[in-house]
Amino acid sequence: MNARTLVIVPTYNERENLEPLVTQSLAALHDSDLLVVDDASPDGTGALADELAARSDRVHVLHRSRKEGLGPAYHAGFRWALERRYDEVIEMDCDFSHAPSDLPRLVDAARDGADLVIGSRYIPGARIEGWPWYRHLLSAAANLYARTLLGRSVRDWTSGFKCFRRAALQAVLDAGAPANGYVFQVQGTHGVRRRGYSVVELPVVFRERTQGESKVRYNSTVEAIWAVWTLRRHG
Ligand SMILES: Nc1nc2c(ncn2[C@@H]2O[C@H](COP(=O)(O)OP(=O)(O)OP(=O)(O)O)[C@@H](O)[C@H]2O)c(=O)[nH]1
Ligand SMILES: [Mg+2]
Repeated sequence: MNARTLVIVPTYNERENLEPLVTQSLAALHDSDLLVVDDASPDGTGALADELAARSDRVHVLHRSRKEGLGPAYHAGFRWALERRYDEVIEMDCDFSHAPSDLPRLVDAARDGADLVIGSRYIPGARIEGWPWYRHLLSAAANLYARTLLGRSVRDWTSGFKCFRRAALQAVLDAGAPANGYVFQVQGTHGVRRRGYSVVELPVVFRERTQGESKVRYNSTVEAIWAVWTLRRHG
């Protein structure tokens, strides 16, 4: 029988993390496939992904020719998923900030009827481990801003750990080109909500990566502030 759920993992230089992450995710979620979307990682993550795909028919790889950021990588993965008729599609980082053991809870909530399930860091029972004070500050400020502009009922607007049902995912693609950086996550959640789909948050423990390097850059803060404002005005 075909798997119902696809876990999408975007990668850029994740050689140390990829194999354990794939193994643990497939073990955690039996009824699933996993798609690695690699942007020609110089460290050979793409070749390692091909090896894993050769060993398991549950693992798939999408190679992209250059680093374009998270949004375009996810949109390519979303299109791949919709063409293959998966019922639920998950966004998950490759750095173990999102625990593979949380995957079944996200999928169960989607199968219980939520169109978008957010693995949330900002509701009771959730926690962030290993962040320096300025990461807390930046994330808190971004979320306060997004809540003020777009709605207080969502607490974690910038979470990158999400499970979409396919109709909600189609709505995200229909909303147009992906935004840059963390605004991509805000855009996706806003697009789903404003089209009338239901959003549920589940508490997760988020852990800072221990292997590999962060790709996040904070030099586009002004652009992000503006982008969330235009989401409010134009969706
Ligand atoms: N395909 C692709 N994946 C990317 C790109 N940038 C980041 N990623 C992946 O996206 C995920 C999140 O990236 P991180 O560097 O961990 O960013 P983050 O989790 O927001 O930041 P940290 O908390 O500092 O780790 C990881 O799996 C990265 O390998 C990109 O340009 N293309
Ligand atoms: Mg990370």
